[in-house]
Amino acid sequence: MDSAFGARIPRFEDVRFVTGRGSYVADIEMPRTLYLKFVRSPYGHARIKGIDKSEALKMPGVYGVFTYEDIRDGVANIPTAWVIPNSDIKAVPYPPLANGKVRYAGEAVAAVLASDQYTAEDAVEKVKVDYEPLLAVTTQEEALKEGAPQLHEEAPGNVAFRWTVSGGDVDGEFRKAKHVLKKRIVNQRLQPAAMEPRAALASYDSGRGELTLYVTSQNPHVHRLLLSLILSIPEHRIRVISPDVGGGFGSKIPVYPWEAIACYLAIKTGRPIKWVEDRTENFLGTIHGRDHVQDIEVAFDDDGKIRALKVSSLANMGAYLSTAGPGVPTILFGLIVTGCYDIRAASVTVTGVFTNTTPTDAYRGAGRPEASYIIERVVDMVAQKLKMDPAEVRMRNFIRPEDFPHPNPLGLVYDSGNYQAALRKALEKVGYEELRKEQEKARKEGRLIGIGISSYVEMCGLGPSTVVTATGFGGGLWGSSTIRVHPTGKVQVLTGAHPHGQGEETTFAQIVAKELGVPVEDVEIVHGDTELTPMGMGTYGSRTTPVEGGSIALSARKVVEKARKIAASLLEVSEGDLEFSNGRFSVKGAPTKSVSIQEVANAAYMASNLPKGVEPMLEATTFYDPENFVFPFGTHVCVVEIDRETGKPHILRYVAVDDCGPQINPMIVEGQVHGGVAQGLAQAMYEQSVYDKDGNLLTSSFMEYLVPGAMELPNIETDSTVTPSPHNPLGVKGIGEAGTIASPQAFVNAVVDALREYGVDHIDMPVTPEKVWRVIHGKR
Ligand code: MCN
Repeated sequence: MDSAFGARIPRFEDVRFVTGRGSYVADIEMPRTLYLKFVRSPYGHARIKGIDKSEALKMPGVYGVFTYEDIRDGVANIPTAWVIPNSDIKAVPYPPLANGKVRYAGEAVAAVLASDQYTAEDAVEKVKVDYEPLLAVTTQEEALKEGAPQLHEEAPGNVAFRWTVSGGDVDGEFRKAKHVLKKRIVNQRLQPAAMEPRAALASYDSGRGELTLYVTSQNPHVHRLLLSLILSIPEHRIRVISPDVGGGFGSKIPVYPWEAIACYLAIKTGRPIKWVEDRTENFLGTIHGRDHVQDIEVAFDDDGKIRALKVSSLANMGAYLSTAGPGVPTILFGLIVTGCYDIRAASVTVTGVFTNTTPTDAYRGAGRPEASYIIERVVDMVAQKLKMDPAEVRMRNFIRPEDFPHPNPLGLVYDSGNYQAALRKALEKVGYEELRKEQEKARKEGRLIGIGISSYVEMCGLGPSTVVTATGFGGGLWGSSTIRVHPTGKVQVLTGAHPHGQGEETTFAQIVAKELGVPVEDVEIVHGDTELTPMGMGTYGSRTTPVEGGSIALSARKVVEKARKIAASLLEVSEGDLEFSNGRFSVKGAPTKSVSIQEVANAAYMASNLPKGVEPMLEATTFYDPENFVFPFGTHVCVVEIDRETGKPHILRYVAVDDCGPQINPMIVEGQVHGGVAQGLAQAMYEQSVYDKDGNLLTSSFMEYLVPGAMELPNIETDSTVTPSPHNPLGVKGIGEAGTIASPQAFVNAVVDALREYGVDHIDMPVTPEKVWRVIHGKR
C-alpha cells in the first residue's frame, strides 16, 4: 500500500495549519470570560515591601487583583517532577506568585482580572509594588563564589544539587595516556521562541465540580497530574485539553504557575479565565534552555585513541527548579558524554546552581546537544593536536557495528548503530577528499575555508521504566493507545502522545494503514484531551514515534488477531487456514474466499455470530513500556568560508546523514532534520540570552534575540542510513531532536578548521562575525 509506512505523503494536519483553520487556545472564546494578566517584577532580585492594589481596583472593568496571600490557600507551590534521587537536590519553594521576594525579572508578583485584556493590561500598570532591590547574580560561576547574593535559604551557596556519575578506571586511564588536553566550553543560554506563546483558558462547572483547562501543553495528562497536586483537586475532576499547539520545543512540557492560577480563579469567580502571554512575557516567563559551563579533560594517545574523559559542569537552573529542569543537565546530558566512541572510562560531575534568571528546563535536545557538543569539539581538538584528519580520529574511536548492544561506561546500553557507515556516506556526499584539496588550494590563495564534521549519537524514546528508574528518574514514560475500528471500517486511534508540529497525525495513520491494511485516509488520530485519550505521557524527547508509535503498532496487531478469530468464524475455517494481507483475510489455497477487515469490523459491531469467548467491537488498548531507549545517530558535515574583512562565516555546504531506523514518512523525517538543523545553527551562529548584572533580560524581544529565518540558513542536503532498533515493534528511532543535537558543532568545527593558521582551537557559541574577526586580527 503506497500511502502506508515508508511513503512520502504530505502531512494531513498541514491543510488546517496553512489555511488558517488550526484551533489554538487563544482562538477559543467562552461567554462571561475574565482576562488575566500578571504584574511582573522589573527587578532580578528584590524584597517586596508592599503591594498597593487600590488604583487598579478603582478602574472600571477590573474584577480583582490577587497577590500570593490571596491565592496561597488554593494554589500550592509548583513542584519539580524530576527530583534525581541520587543527588542532594534542594526542594526550594517555587511559589505561584512571589512570596515576599522576587528572584528573577519577570517573576509574577500579582494577578489582575478584568473584563477585557486591554483593561487588564492597563490595570497591571496601576498596581504599585514597593520593591527593595537586592544585589543579583546571573551566572553560575558568580553565584558559587563566597559572598554572592543568596537566592534561597534552603540552598546555601546557591547550590541546587550535585550529581556525579562515573565508570571505568578514569584516573588509571589518565595516568597511562600520552596526552591530556583541558578546555572550558560554554553552552550558552537560549530562549525557545515557539511561534505560539503560552496560553490558558480555564472554566469551572460548579454543578458537576469539574474544571476544564485549555492550555498550550506538550503533555496534557502530565499537566493534569501536576495541577491536581497544586490545586488539591482529584485528577478525574480536571479535564485538560491541549488543542493545536504552535510549536513547543520543550517549553510547553512544564506546568507553570500562571495556568494553575487561571484554574484557581475560575473556581473562585465561577467565570472562565483566559490568559495569553505576549512575546516579552514569553521570553521572561517561559523556561530558557542550555546555560552550562563545562570543564573538560581528555586523555588520549599518539594514535588518536581516546582513553578517558572527565567533565565537570555548572548548570544554571535559574531562580527555581522547573518541572523537568534538574533532569536536563544531569541524566539527559551526563550519561551520553562519550558519544559514539568506545571510550573506556569517563566521569561527570554536575552542579546545579540557582541564579536570578528565568528557570531553565528542556529545550530541543535537552542535555544531549550539550553532551554531543563537547565530545565532538574534543575529537576535533585531539585531531588538531595530533595533526590528524578529524574523520580518521572518529573512525579510530567509533564503537564497532559488531559490538552492539554496547554498554557505555556511564551505564547506558546503546541498542544498535553503524557510525562508520553514516560517516562514510556523509563524507562521500560532501566529496570530502576533493574538498580537502580545494581547501588547501584556497588557503594558498588567501581564502579561509573550513570543514566541520559532527558524528552524534543520542538517547531518545523517553523512557523505559526499568532504565530511567535505574538512572535515577522516578518512573517510566510509557506509551499508550486505543485503536477502534468503527462498523463502517473507519479507524480512530486515541493516543497518549500530543504532537504539536511533528506530524504524527499523518505518520501514526501510516503505521495503522500498514498494520491493518486500510486506506491511510480512513485513519483518524485523536490526541490532546485527557477526557478522550488513554492516560498518556505526551510528546517530547523524540519519544513519540518509538514509544507511542510502538504502542499503536501493538494495538493494531491485537486488533488483527481479534479480527482473525472473527474472520475464521465468518469464513467457517480455522484461524490457521487464514492469511492476512492488504486488509483482507483469505483462505490459504482458496484466495477468492475472503473477508475484509472492514467487514470483520462490522460483524464485530453487530455481534450476531461472534465465535465463543470473543467480545464485540474491534478495539484494542496497549500500554507499552519499552525495554530500552533508542539511540539514533548520524554524521553532519558543514563547509564554511570566512570573509577575512568582516569575520562573517558563510555556509557553503551542509550535509546531514541521519539514521532513525526505518522511516515512516521520509518527507517528514527530512522536515524534522531541517527544523532541527536550523535550531542548532541558530545556537551556533546567532542566539544567546543576555542578562545585565542586575538580572535584566536584555534579549526580551525579537529586536534583540536573533532567531534566524530561511534567508540566514543554508540549503540542507539530507540523506540517511537505516539501522533498526532491535527492541521496539517497528524498529524505529526518534528524529525530532537529531538536527539540533548534531549541527552546532558541525558549524563550530568548520569555523575553527578555517582559522587553523591562527592557532585557535575553540570559539564559544554564538560564533559571531566579531568573535571571528578578533581571532583573525589577534584581538581576542
Ligand atoms: N518519524 C518517522 N520515522 C522515524 C522517526 C520519526 O517518520 N523513524 C516522524 C514521526 O512519526 C514524526 C516526526 O518524524 O512525525 C518526529 O517524530 P519523533 O522523532 O518521534 O519526535 P516527537 O514526535 O517525539 O517530537 C519531539 C521532538 C522534540 S523533543 C522537539 S523539542 C521538537 C521536535 O520534535 N519540537 C518541535 N520537532 C518539532 N517540530 C515542530 N514543528 N514543532 C516543535 O515544537
